Amino acid sequence: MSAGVPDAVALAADARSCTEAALAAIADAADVAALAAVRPELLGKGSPLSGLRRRLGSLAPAARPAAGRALSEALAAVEARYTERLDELRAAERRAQLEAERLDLTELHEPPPVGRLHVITQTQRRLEDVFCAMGYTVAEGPEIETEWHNFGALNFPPGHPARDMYDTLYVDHGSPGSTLLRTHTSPVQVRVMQTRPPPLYVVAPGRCYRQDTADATHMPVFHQIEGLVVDEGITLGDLAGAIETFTTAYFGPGFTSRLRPSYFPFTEPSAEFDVQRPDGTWLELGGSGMVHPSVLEVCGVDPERWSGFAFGFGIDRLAMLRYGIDDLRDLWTNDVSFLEQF
Ligand code: FA5
Repeated sequence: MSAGVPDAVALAADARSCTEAALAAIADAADVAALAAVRPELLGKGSPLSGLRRRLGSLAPAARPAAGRALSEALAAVEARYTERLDELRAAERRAQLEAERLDLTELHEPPPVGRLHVITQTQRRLEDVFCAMGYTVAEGPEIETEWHNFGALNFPPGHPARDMYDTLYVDHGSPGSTLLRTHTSPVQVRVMQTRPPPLYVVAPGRCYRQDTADATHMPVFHQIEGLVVDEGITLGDLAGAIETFTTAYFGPGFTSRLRPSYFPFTEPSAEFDVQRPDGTWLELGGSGMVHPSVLEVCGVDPERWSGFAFGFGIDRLAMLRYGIDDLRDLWTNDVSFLEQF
């Protein structure tokens, strides 16, 4: 700078160099704080450009207005550039802040793995839903039963050959042979009739136990669902109708059912019931029949007034059929990759 040279040319030259220095300082400021810090040196009363004003008085009077304008324009240019840079830096800081605080609401996370109901439980619940929709209620009975409820009340006298169908697991409780793991859900029929007055429309799902060797269609622990209807004027036709309604509701419209003569000591007449698939093949599902009058009687139901039907079938085998499972044992090995298919 040529400070002290008393002519307009030198002043103009100083003004240019002060302006350039100020613009460079503005450009160098990296953020709003740095820019604000240099403002007094560039535009304040003690700034070099302001200092040049004090030299105006030493110029020739004719040169003063032009020199004064030039100085004012230089200050205005610095001020304008300062404001522009301030806006730029503020915008950059705002962008950086937004970026740092950004929430990506589109980000996807794998949901945490949640468990699922076992396929047998799913099947049991679906069966309950179907029967509830048909007007039945759900009953329960104990898995550890008395010999009387499991056999005696159901017309299996001690030593009756029909008991041989059930390889029974006895429990070491009470007198020998008096307590057992129930071999079927039919004892729940007895308990329901003993405790509730007819009319009765009841299903009873649950676990059963037999000394069966595990194979593709047998397990020592399995599930059955029992049905019991007791009302006035119930006939075999009502049984066939109930089985058919259930078959279509559970399997779908392409399926139908039939009853085949059979024998159970607690029903008379007795029938196996089969379900026909849409491809025409038949599958045996369970046993059924009209509740034997002596069973009604022993449970305190007057067989002269009331009649009824009962049925019972395997839930595990039904699940096999519905989900195309080949081997019952797969349901018990707890292989998660197998079970999570259902
Ligand atoms: C009975 O248990 C009779 N209580 C059914 C009944 C109820 C008849 C009401 C009349 C009136 P059964 O022993 O056939 O019947 O067994 C019925 C079903 O249980 C079988 O068709 C089969 O699906 C299932 N089941 C029997 N044993 C096993 C087993 N070890 N593993 C898997 N399922 C079995």
